[in-house]
Amino acid sequence: MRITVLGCGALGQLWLCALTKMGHDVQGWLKVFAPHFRFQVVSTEQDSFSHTLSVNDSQKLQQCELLLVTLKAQQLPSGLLPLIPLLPKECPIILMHNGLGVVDDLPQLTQPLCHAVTTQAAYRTPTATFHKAWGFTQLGPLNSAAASLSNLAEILHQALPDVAWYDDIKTSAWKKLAVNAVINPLTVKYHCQNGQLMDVLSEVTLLCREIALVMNREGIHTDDSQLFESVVNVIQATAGNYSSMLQDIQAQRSTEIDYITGYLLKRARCFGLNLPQHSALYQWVKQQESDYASDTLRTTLPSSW
Ligand code: KPL
Repeated sequence: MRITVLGCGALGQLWLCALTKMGHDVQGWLKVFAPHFRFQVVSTEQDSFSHTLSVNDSQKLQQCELLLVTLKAQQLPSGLLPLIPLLPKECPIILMHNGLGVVDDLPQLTQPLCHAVTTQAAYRTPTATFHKAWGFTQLGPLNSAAASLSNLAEILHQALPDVAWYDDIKTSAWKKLAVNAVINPLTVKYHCQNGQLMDVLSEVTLLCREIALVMNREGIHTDDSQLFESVVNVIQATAGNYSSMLQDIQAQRSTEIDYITGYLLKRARCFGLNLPQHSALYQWVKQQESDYASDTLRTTLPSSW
């Protein structure tokens, strides 16, 4: 299959590697043009795979059969929109990112559009990308053109299991958002690894209670204790991790807060709900972002994609 991967960060490289190994015809798409892209991915078993790919080839994009977008939510509209006029009308687009609300920032697309929610964990060093832990990827349709594309889950599953198709991807995305809306901003507030949030479980309880109110109004069947249990499970399973949001703050990059807590608050407002705990955390993270954004002396860091 002819595949373009837009966004060649840690997650993008994991997929580039897995799809290349399966024999697909894969190219990467970078923000800044380069003739080639060389990557090295180290598996969970410490096996290393290095490969050089072509990148930003417009002709390949015009013949593309799948566009996999691994950009973060805040980078997605500006990264994706310039590619749309070149992309065949029937080429499926998979958006793989944390958070919700990105589709609200996109014009209506004719291409079949899917959302993928993943717990695959990878991180990047200056020399290589490390697959830290196997996860599960849930894939589902965002528009009617994508409703019958469940075969895509099988193609992705063969490359980087487990992948499964969910007709109701909205519920999966909300459940992931709930976990990220508790863990990520709290790790920024306490500047800590995920596991240290076991010391602030009363705050976790209040945050889960507020999320359950909004999810119920969205028509998703859940409650405070179910959400609390899944958040605590992730805190324990990823105890040694620094959340992606804390990593973004430490690297002075913009975070996904607008598509996680920001989206939660936006939906709460639509239902006339007030979420004081999440509002306070949102302000906290936005303040951190604006502190370094306004620091004119800061070094300009390379873009993450
Ligand atoms: O998805 C994550 C993130 O950091 O963005 C969690 C699950 C919190 C793991 O760190």
